[in-house]
Amino acid sequence: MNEIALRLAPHLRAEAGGMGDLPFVLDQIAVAGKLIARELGQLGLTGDVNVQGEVVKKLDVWANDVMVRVLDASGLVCTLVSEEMDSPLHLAERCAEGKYVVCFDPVDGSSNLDVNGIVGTIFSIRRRRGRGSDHAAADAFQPGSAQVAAGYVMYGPSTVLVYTAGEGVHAFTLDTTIGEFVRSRQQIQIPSRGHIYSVNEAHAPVWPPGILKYIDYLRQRDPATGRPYTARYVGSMVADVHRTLLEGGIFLYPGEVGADGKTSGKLRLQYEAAPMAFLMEQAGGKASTGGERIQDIHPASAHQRVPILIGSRDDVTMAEEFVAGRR
Ligand code: AFP
Repeated sequence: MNEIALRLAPHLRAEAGGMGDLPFVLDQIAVAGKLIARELGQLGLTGDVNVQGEVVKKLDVWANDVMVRVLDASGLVCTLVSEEMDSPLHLAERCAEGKYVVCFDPVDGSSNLDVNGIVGTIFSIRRRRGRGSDHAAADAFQPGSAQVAAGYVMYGPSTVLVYTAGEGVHAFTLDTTIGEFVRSRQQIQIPSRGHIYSVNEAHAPVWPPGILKYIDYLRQRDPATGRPYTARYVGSMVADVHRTLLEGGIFLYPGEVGADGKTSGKLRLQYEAAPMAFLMEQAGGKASTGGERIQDIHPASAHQRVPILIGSRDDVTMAEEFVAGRR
């Protein structure tokens, strides 16, 4: 009987202690998650979405609107940064009182939609630094270390919301019979070392030499050091990071060496790398660019991209050794 009481809202209130009205923003994101999950369910039924590819694309925009509407309705959010919006959206009428900045990717992994694959919504919440609309711009570009909460909703065989507010990582599974997220895991801790690596190897020709050596190292047969690792890759960061969080190992989207010799990443700092880094660190894991802690990076733009190595502490540290050429 107790289990039913462990719904998201009461859990957030119970955890609310030092969180002020943050639980209300998190609960609004849960509402958006339910709406998007229902829409994804519809997608499967109609079937015509898959044929007309551009209908799939509309889901990103629709989900973005849902997130904007539920966060606006909270009355607590001043600025929104989204993968679907070119520049930050300042809700001027909310900025007088609004305390929070929310960065989000409404449908991460959307290229998986037309094959009925796993997708997710990623979110990252920071407190505003100042009051009034003239602070709004600066508020949109804070490092990951300024996050007060982060997480994702994963739309897979079940819909799962995973979040941290700095007090550990908790998971809630949507019970569709009562329309409530019910706690399914608490204080999630990632194993210090895993046996799975996750990377799109098709990009290997443009990887930095350290990453090439590292992946080659993981594939060598040496039972004494728990190798070879096995490989898993869904192509949706939410799915690949969720598996890594629960089973350990490492997910990488390394930088790619361009014609100018510079290394650039693909994944976006504000609403992919930073929220996942906060979660992973709270679960005892690690997240870096290979050289720098993701959470320390000051964003220069709303859609800045970074290389990312994320997962079990020992695995990420090992990968950093290879990137630095120390192995
Ligand atoms: P989409 O949202 O365009 O599908 O991109 C998904 C993503 O941002 C992230 O979720 C994946 O980890 C990564 O890109 C997949 O990129 P590759 O297709 O290059 O492997």
